[in-house]
Amino acid sequence: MLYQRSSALFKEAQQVIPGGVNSPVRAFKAVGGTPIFAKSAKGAYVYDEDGNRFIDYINSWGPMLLGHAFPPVVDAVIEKTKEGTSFGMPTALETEIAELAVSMVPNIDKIRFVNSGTEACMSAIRLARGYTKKDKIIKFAGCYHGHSDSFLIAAGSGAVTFGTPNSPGVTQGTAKDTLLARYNDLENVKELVEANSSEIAAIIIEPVAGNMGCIPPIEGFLEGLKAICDANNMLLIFDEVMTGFRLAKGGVQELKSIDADIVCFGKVVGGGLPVGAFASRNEIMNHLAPLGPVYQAGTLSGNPLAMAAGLSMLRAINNDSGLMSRLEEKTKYLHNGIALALSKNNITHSINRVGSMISVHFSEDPVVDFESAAKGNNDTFKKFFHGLLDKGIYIAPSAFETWFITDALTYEDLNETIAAIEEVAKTL
Ligand code: KE4
Repeated sequence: MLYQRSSALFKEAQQVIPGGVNSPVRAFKAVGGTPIFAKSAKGAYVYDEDGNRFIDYINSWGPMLLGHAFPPVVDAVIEKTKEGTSFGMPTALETEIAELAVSMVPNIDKIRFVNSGTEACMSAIRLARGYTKKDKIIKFAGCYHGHSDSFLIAAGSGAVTFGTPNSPGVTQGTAKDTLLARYNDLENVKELVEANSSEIAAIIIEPVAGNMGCIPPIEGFLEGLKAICDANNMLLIFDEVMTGFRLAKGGVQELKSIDADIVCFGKVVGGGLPVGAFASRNEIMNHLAPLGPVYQAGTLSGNPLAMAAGLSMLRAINNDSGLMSRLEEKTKYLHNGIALALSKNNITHSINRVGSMISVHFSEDPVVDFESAAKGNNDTFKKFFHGLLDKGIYIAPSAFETWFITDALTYEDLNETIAAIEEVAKTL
């Protein structure tokens, strides 16, 4: 593969954009090399500025569940643009997508649209704090809820795991209100609640984690969190920015039959345009301005182009009864093919998969939390990533990400991917 044009564009970009990118993971820091610059994409393929075609397993980090340039989304955005791009006034379109989302997702009465997953999660914890009148939250090491201050917290020292900032610019004052727990470790959560229960407003979690690779909740873990929240006047917040409308029409609440108190969305719900959302039952959502005292706002929230794209996506998902099983079958087929290709070449690995989310870990032990995910051999991952890239297969440029399977993938694409993995495995 030649990447001359991408290299030249990267040099130019670095003169005027920090690190040459508008989001750090795109810079390939975790795998080295020069980031490839996308020129266009269609269906399961992305085309770079050098004319290379890649089978895409990132899909804009999740939104392209139905493939790039999905015709109903493209048509809807083009038509809507002709009527104006933003009004800062309520529109019937926002009600239409809100009604559809509420009908698809269990246990919510109202939804508020924002412009990113970060905004959705940031607003959700403010709402939880306002509703419970308590300040602290529990998050899990390795879970990512966007870049607002309360989430950029590393595990602190000491048994009670008080947070410490993991980015300059985040204050100790903020960090003290975020407690860190270990994913899939209910006892650890119980310890934290014991030590702080009167002050904890909420537990926020990726109910299927996707930011340390894909990590499923162990049996009983989510149910245990729900019981702890119910017993301690705390809210359970499901961050479904990745899993919402992907793992089931109703997300993980449907998949695992568990009722969260607040659910956050992003990615798929916008069909590739900037949309986030958070939702809950009336008694909680009615605390939000202008109805209630918890303030939250946004100039472009609910803008017509993003709503048109999101509505097209949700309609397509809602009307396609075979979609989730097709995605599951394609991902299982890929899982089996990868496992065979790596095992044939005696490559130590483990694969995690839930629905259309999958990740490959070059480690002996099962990957069940951040600590076990971090034990993966990153040198092997780097070779794996670049070997596949040079064969036209584009996976996430970090071992701490999940792959996102799109329904646009054919079994020929999957076979091409598995064959490439078998070739690359010989070099690892
Ligand atoms: P955004 O603000 O990036 O739209 O969403 C933040 C967010 C919230 N919750 C979860 C579970 C997420 O995965 C994300 C964002 N995901 C990353 C991928 N790991 C986006 C990629 C990036 O940062 O460029």
